[in-house]
Amino acid sequence: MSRIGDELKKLSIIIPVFNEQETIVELLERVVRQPLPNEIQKELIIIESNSKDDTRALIQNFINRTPETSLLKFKLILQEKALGKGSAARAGLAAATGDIILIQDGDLEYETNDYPLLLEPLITGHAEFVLGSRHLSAGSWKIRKFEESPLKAFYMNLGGFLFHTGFNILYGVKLTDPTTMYKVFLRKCIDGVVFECNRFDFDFELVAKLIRLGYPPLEVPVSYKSRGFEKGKKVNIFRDPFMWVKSIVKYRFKPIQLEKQK
Ligand SMILES: Nc1nc2c(ncn2[C@@H]2O[C@H](COP(=O)(O)OP(=O)(O)OP(=O)(O)O)[C@@H](O)[C@H]2O)c(=O)[nH]1
Ligand SMILES: [Mg+2]
Repeated sequence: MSRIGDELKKLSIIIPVFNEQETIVELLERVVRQPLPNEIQKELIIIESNSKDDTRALIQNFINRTPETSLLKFKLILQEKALGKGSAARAGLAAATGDIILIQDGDLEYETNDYPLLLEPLITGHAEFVLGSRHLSAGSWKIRKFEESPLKAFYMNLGGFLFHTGFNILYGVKLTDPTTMYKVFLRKCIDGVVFECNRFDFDFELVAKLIRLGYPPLEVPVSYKSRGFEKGKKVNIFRDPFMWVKSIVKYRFKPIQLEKQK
């Protein structure tokens, strides 16, 4: 085992959740069950924003009946208002004490059994920032197949392709999937970095800033099964794409803001 791996003792798993009563318990069970390499401890940080359904009660109930151990700890952050995934993820980042950070949606679009693959390059010291690409594995492009709405799926796929291409050109990288939800990185990469986006534009802000700070991501293939809007997807296909464009361009050029030393 490398010395780098020995130093990485704790993984903070940041889970923003809003109105996910259909999936949240299953997702939390999967995260808790998921074995990690090197006896890395898990710190689950769940950020819930006053869901209109039973999500909050389900999470509280799950935490109450799941014993903490030396390898498993919970932190629950309750927000009064849903300000967006980015806002929730930023609250989670501020509370994270792990050496490694992983962002996990509260739905079941991604597979927690990809964790070991995502962590391996960090443990072996091959990368400090890893992205789980949905397009690297066999079967290639498998992003959106909404059976109930092929037109919406086409629009999302086309949009995704244009965003990926624009992002790569502007940042001088060759990523197959910069918008993936699975982003895993060493905490030291973002020490002192100020983030400001509240919605899904945070995804671009995070990747952009890490690249500009000198941490180009390594992509590893992950599984993905998209859910449709009727199953609770919260991206707004009219509002969010404009925010993504703004985020991609803005963080390419804006100086990176660091917290003032206390
Ligand atoms: N706490 C909190 N979570 C949110 C909010 N908005 C979205 N989320 C959560 O963020 C996660 C991602 O939302 P999704 O609707 O699945 O988004 P997506 O279309 O899969 O987009 P990506 O996650 O960017 O790939 C889910 O777990 C949501 O419940 C919010 O305002 N507050
Ligand atoms: Mg999702």
